[in-house]
Amino acid sequence: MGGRQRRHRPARPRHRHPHPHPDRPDSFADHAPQRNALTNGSFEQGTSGWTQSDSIITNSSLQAARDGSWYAWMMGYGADAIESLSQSNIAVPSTGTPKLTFWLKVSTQESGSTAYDTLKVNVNGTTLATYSNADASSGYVQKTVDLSAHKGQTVKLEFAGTEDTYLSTIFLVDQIAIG
Ligand SMILES: [Ca+2]
Ligand SMILES: [Ca+2]
Repeated sequence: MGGRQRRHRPARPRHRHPHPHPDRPDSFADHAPQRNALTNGSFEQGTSGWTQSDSIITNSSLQAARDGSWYAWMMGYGADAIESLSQSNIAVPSTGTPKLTFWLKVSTQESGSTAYDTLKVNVNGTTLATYSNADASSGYVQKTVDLSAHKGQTVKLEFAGTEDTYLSTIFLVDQIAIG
C-alpha cells in the first residue's frame, strides 16, 4: 500500500471550560478603541455571541491564544470531520471599505501545497476565503477579507472546517473583527 499512511492521532482533549470566569480581568479586552461589529471577537467572554458545532471555543493551554487566553480551536481530528463556528446578525458598516480581519494559525501533519484540510470563511453562505494545510505557519498570521459586497448588510459569518481521512490539521482563530 503506497501513498499517505494513516496515523492514529489520540483524540483531542475535551477537558475544556465552556464558561469563562465572570471576574476575569480580561473580560473586557474586546472594548478596544477600534470599532468591531462582532460580539466577543476575541472569545474572552467564552462562547457569548457565537454558535459552535462542537467545543471549539476554548482556553486550553495546549495551544496559544492570539490575545487573552481564549481562542477558537477548529479541527485537528486526523479523520473525516467538519466543524462550524458562526455569528449572526452582524451589522457590516455602511461606510468606507468594510473588512473582516482575524488571526489564523495553521498546524498540520500534511505536507506539500495540496489542500486536504480546509477552513472556509462564509458570509451569508458564500465562501469569501479558503485556507488549508498549505497555509501552515509557526505563529498566528493576520488575514483580511474584503466585505465591500456586504456593505451595510446584516450578515452571518461562519468559519467552516473540513478534514479529510488522514493526517490532522489544526486551525486556530482569534481576535476577529469586522469594521
Ligand atoms: Ca482571544
Ligand atoms: Ca488531513
